Amino acid sequence: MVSTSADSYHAVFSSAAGSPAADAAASLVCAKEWIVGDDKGWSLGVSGWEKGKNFSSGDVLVFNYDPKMHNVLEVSTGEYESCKFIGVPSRRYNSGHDRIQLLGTLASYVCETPGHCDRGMKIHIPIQN
Ligand code: CU1
Repeated sequence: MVSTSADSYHAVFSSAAGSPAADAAASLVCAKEWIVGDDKGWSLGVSGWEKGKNFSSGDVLVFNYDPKMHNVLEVSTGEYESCKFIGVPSRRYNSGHDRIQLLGTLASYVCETPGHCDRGMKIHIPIQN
């Protein structure tokens, strides 16, 4: 009777040993999707939405907006701060439902419509790697 319980202990230990595959699967699903501005979307005054959130490399930002009124332009930190920027076509998004993956250490986005950046349509995102 005593030897039976010792055998079942051994079985539990050996089945717990196969965990490396489970760890690898967990790291694949940790990228988050963020809806910029939540219910308000990408809009005037959205600046500050990013505060207090932890963004990681590989996360995706989703920009929802009316493409007749707004767009999304990736800019440098200086351009973000000054709201003076040159629109680089390769960094411009205008589908109204843009999905942009975060890479690197910092990302800044503004709306290119005149006056909108000055009215808080901009975000500045520190990215953790
Ligand atoms: Cu705008």
